[in-house]
Amino acid sequence: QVRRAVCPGSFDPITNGHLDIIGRASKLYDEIYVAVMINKSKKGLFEVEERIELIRQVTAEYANVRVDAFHGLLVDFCKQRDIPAIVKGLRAVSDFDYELQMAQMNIGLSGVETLFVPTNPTYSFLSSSLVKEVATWGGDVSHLVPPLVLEALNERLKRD
Ligand code: COD
Repeated sequence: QVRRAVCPGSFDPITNGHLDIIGRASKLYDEIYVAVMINKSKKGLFEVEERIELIRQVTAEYANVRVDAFHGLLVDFCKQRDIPAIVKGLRAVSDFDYELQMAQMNIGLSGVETLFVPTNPTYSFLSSSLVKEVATWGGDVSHLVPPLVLEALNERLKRD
């Protein structure tokens, strides 16, 4: 029996905080799916295809990590791929309320478990939205995202 789990998110774009959780999850399971969940009402900075490509490249060192996009419920993504577990990073108490709600909704919907991994303290304040905001105003985010993502951010922000 192959042990699978999913690391879901928006990944707009992937940060070192995401990457830390994905890397740690990849050691605990045979297969990790990184799921870029499509939210049509939230226009991102990067197109879904670009996010996927960035994630593929920065997770290339993990042989058991696969990247996919999905439009719909996370539990349906899990059902289609026979994934019994969701792995989430927890940054602060502020994450907990919403994460607990989603975890309880998801187990109620289909029995999929959620496991929480404590964030690496180096990244406990880190989010994609803060990275975008700081980068937009010319702040240095080079220690917060992989070099490839930094390049993509600079390229994208130059264009806007
Ligand atoms: N350190 C550790 N972990 C981190 C960090 C960090 N610095 N930053 C992010 N993470 C982890 C968190 O676990 C977070 O949940 C995950 O990475 C993804 O982060 P984001 O910001 O890219 O993504 P979110 O928070 O927008 O993702 C929300 C989902 C897309 C997972 C959620 O909305 C969802 O499941 N949507 C699908 C539709 C659905 O099923 N809805 C019903 C839910 S009950």
